[in-house]
Formats: sequence, C-alpha cells, structure tokens
Amino acid sequence: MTVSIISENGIAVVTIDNPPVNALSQALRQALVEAVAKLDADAAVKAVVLICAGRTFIAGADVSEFGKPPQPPHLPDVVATIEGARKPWVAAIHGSALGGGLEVALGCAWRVAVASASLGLPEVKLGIIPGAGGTVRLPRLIGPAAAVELVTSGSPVDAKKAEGLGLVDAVIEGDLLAGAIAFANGAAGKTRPEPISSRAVVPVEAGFWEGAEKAVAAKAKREAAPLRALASVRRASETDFASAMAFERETFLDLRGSQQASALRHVFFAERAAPRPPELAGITPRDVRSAAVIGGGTMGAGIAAALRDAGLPVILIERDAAAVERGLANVKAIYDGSVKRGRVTQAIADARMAGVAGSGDYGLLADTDLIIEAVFEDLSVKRAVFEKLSAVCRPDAVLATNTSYLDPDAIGEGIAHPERFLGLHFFSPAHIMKLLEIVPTGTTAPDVLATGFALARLLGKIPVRAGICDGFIGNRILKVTRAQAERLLLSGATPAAVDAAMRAFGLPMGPFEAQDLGGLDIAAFQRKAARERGETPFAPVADRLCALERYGQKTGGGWYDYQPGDRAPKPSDTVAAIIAEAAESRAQRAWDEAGIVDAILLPMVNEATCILEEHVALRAADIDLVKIHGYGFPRWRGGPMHYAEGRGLSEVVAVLDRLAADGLAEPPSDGLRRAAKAGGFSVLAG
Ligand code: 3H9
Repeated sequence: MTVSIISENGIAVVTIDNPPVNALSQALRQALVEAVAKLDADAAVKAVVLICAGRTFIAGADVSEFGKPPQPPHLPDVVATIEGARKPWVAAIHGSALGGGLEVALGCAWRVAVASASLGLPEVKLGIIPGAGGTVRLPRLIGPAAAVELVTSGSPVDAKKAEGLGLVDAVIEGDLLAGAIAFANGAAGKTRPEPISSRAVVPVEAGFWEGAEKAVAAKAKREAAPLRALASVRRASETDFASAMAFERETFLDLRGSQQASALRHVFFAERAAPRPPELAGITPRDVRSAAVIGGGTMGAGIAAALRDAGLPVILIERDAAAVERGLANVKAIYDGSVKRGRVTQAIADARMAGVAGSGDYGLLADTDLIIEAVFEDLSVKRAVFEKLSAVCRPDAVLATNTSYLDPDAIGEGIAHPERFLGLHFFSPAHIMKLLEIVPTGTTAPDVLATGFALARLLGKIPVRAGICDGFIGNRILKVTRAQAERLLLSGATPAAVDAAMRAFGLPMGPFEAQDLGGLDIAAFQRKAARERGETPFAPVADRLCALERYGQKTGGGWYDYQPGDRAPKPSDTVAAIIAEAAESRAQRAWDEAGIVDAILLPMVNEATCILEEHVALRAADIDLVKIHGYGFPRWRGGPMHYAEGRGLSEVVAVLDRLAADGLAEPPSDGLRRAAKAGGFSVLAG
C-alpha cells in the first residue's frame, strides 16, 4: 500500500511507503489528496503526522514520469490541499526531503526532522526548477537570500542548518515517530501558524537581485535552470502568491521538456545504473579492509589518497628508501592542498596521512586485501611487480593494474591465481576524478569484478566496465579528439579557434589548452610505443612540437606560448609556422564554431560506436559517463552519445560522410549506420 493511516489519541499518522525513495508518483499524489479528505472528515483527529517508511522521506517527484505528460492530481494542488487541510499536518523527516518532497513538507503546518536528515531543492541539477511552490513558499518562510542559495545551488542542508534557517521547527532526538507525535500533541492546542502561502516576503537590500544574478550566471555558465530558478524566486518575492505560482509552474513545464533537462535526467539514471551492472547481480564481492599501492608517483599518490579518504589503511610501496620518501611527500602534498582549499581540516589530513605506511618491503603485503599497481607504463616493469606480488600476497587478495594504455592480459601473464587480477583505471588527479574504468581480463573471476564495483562505491567513484583495447573507452576516444583537432589545424583552423569552439560547446578547456596543461610528452611517448608496434598515429604537428621540446606550460610553450609565471595561453608564431608547413598544399577552409565542434565531436561518436559494437563498452550511457566524469564533457549535454541521439543519428552519419569525402574524418562505421537506421544505439549494446 502506498499510504496507510493509523489514528490514536487524536493524532493520525499518515505513512508513505513507496520504495525505493518514496517518490511522488501519480498514485501517491492521489492517495495524499484522499488522506487529507478522510482526516478532515474525522472529528476525532486533532493533528496529522506525515512520515515515510524505508530509508528516506519523500525524495522528490518521480523523475521517471518527467518524459510523459503530467497526470493529475498535480503536485502544486496536492501541496495546496495539505496546506489548506482543516487539521494541521506535521512533516516528520528522516533521510532526504528533496524537491517535491520538501515542497510537500512546506505545505505542512510544521516540519520536524532527525539530525541526520537533509533538506533541499535539487531540481536545478535535473535542468528544471521546483514546480510545486518551492521557489514561492521558500522565500516566504526563510527569506529571499537563503531561498536563492538553496534553490539556485540545488545543494541540500542538514537538519541543524535547516532549523537555523527556520525551515525546520524542531530537530528530534531519538525515535522520529514518537518525537513527531509528541510535537503534534504539543502543537495541537496552540494557534496554527499562518499558511506559508499567505505570508509576506521580507524585503531585500537594494541591488540584491542584480548581485545574485551575476553570481548565479557566473556559476551556471551555460546551464539554463539556475537563472530561471532565481527569476522564479525573485518573482515570488515581488508579486502575490497566485501569480508567482503561475510563473513558477510555467517555467517548470517549459524546462521539463528542454534538451538540458532531458540530458541531465539521462545522466541521473545512467549514474544510478552504473554501479549495479545486471550481469553482476547476486555476486558477492570480496572483502576489502586494507589496501596497498605500488608506485608513489602522481597516480599512485592520488590513488593512495582516494583509498585513505574512504577509510582504508594504505601501504605505499616504492623501490627504495628515497622513492618511498618521494611517494609519501606526494601524498602529503595532496593533503596539504586539500587543507589549503578547505576540503578537510588539518586534523583530518594528519589522520589520513598517518594511515599511509611507506615501505620498500613487499613482505608487508602478506595480509593486504587489495593491491593496486601504479608504476611506470612499461610492460616488463609491471610484470616484475606482479611477479613479486604473486610471491607474497594471499591467494585471494585482489591484484589490480592502473595501466592506461598497456594490455592487462599481457601484464597479468604468469600471475599466480590470475582470477584475482583486473584493471582499475583511475583518472588524474585520482583522489578527485570520479571515473573508474574497471577492466576485467580474460581470467578475472566474477566476484573480483564485483569487488572492483564495490571499491568504486566505497571511494565514491562512478564505475564503468571497459573491455581491453588500446586506451580502453576514454583514452581511445581521446586519441580521436586529438587527431581531429590536428586535422582541423591542417585545413585552416587555429588552435585558439578550436579551443574557443570547444569551450563554447561547454567543455572546460579546449583540446590544445588541455594538452599544454597536462604535457605533450605523455602522448608522444605513447605514439613512440605505437610506432614500435607498427602503428601509424596521426600527430604531424604535435610530433614537430615535441621534437622542439615544446611540451606545454611546463616548458614555457606547447600549442601556445607562455610568459614566465603566467598560465594564459598566447598564440604562437612558431606553432603557426609549423602548422603552415605541415598543411603544405592541403585545401584550406573557413571554419565556424559549429563546424569545428562537429569535426571533433562526431568522429568521437563514430569511434565510440565501434567501442560499443566491439562490446568494449556495454552501454552507450556508460560512454557518456566516461566522457563526463573523466574528461569534463558538459553534463547538461548528456555525454556524446546522448548528444548524438538528440541530434539525430542520420544527421550525424550525413555530416561524417561529408567530412570523410573531404578527407577530414573517418567515414561512419557500419555500426553507426545501423544505429542510425534503428534510431538509437541500443541496437548495438551488448
Ligand atoms: C522534483 O521533485 C520536481 C518537483 O519540484 C516538481 C514536481 C511538479 N524519482 O540514488 P539512489 C531511484 S525533481 C524516481 O541509488 P541513495 C533511483 O533511480 C526530483 N526514481 O539511492 C534508484 O533506482 P534503482 C528532485 C528515483 O540511497 C533508487 O531510487 N529530487 C528518484 O544513494 C535509489 O536511488 C531529486 O533529485 C526520483 N526522484 O540516495 C532526488 N530518486 O534502484 C534524487 C531516486 O532502480 N534522488 N530514484 O536504480 C537522490 O538524490 C537520491 O536517490 C537519494 C537516495 C539521496 C534520495
């Protein structure tokens, strides 16, 4: 049953039970309206407690209904019905009261919550604004400034903070239901507070809205919802309740059907599906209570910090005492940075650092549950590490390689108990970046693969299963990004124009700026290895820059020139001359922003389609998560595959055909043509 009602001694308890998160489905909305009518008609009832079963209060509207036409009763009417009920309602909150859940609570006469509860309006994160009075009642309850912060950031507050804001009337110690009933009994005799909808909004200082607009616009960049949410709070503060509600609803319905909302919903569900791949259902992961990292360079130190942040004790192994010192210093530098940025206190940083033991002795790993290798990208060096690990580790200890380009099957050759070996590909900086590519080898046991996913959950990362190929999912696509960016240079575009176009599309940085920041030498090293394997990587300009030791910001020049101490890229005459020379007699054209984006992005989609067809990725949505969480692809675009589907795969094929005819991209793959015919990528997913 969705809603049940029990009455005792004048207090009715309405319990919502709509797992998993008590989302406001049509049936639940209907049941709430009926509950109000029933309790209004019950003379024995003095007050009503609204509480939820399971892990949370109402977590919001049912997001899965958003693609469909809204069905009555509409949530604003449900909230109005609760607010207008003859008997006062008390919302009893545990877990999360989010979005429509908080809006329902705002319809209640009072709100009480346990200390661990959180309350918020996260709608902007889904590309919409609250649609059931959130932007209209909140400023009337807590004032416009606090309302603006809650509504435009989408971030929740905890119960204590909510009490301070006046959003919660009491924080309940101990049992929530008993506390809420006691509160309702105490309140029943008192004057009921004025409904929030009838209250006036406290005036703001001159210039408040203009300042808020600037601040919100700067943060939102090209996301539409935060500014629209601000406009709705402003309207609510400057006009009567009914007009403000109409304005909010109109904005909500407009955004609900927008491309940004559809993209953000897609990412919302993709992120929730990723940690639970159906193929691993029912498989119990191995216990991971201790971890070790081999190699204390940038990646190893970042992985060690990520493991410590999740509470695991960590042993950091390096070749000799000096390397151990350097590795520990790298971890310490991460924590010093975290303290400086206010992410953790000094005491927390010290405690985390104290949990990292550096050593050169592999013998210390005899009882460690998980060992992640993060040494130099060289097959023989990595194999030597696993030979040592095979000799000392428990046979059930999970062994992982963090390789980004080598073949994990080759790395794991000869390992003892190969079923406990897999690839765990972190992204730099590993303690920050959310993506974790999980790469099973031909011999990885299902429970070891499940351990990779469980680890991701523990570390707060987004796990994506990737098959073995050069670069797995993310770096394989990155290679195409870079090759396309160079093709553009050879046909008339400049690095600055390419970077500007990709930034305008929503990426935090263009491909050339990003290479200058990260260093051109790593990719040069990989191209060298690829050539030794007989491959022919395409990087005519980058190769010339590396020959001149223009490796990026760290050498004072790469794709751009840099003045000492200044990270601002300046167009470089040297680079322009190299491009002109490399372009030789190639046809030049004038590129506009849209053309540049197409010439980079659509070939990435083409490559991603091959990745999907080869089952290197299992779902198109997984590829979207890789690009969003590993490479800064704008979340509000939904990822490259969602973007391509939204654009229409037939059009994507047509553009690629045109680019290929001019020698500016590979032709569309058979898989992409098939997906275009079928109208989506699901035809290829395995
Ligand atoms: C809104 O309210 C609009 C209104 O203003 C206006 C209306 C007119 N709907 O995250 P989890 C599913 S907008 C449908 O892993 P946790 C989720 O897909 C909404 N389904 O759990 C997953 O399903 P499955 C504003 C939802 O314990 C399962 O629940 N609200 C919804 O780590 C478990 O999810 C939000 O944006 C939903 N609203 O975290 C809140 N929410 O098991 C979004 C979850 O099949 N939700 N599911 O994969 C959350 O932030 C987290 O789910 C929460 C629990 C913190 C509540």
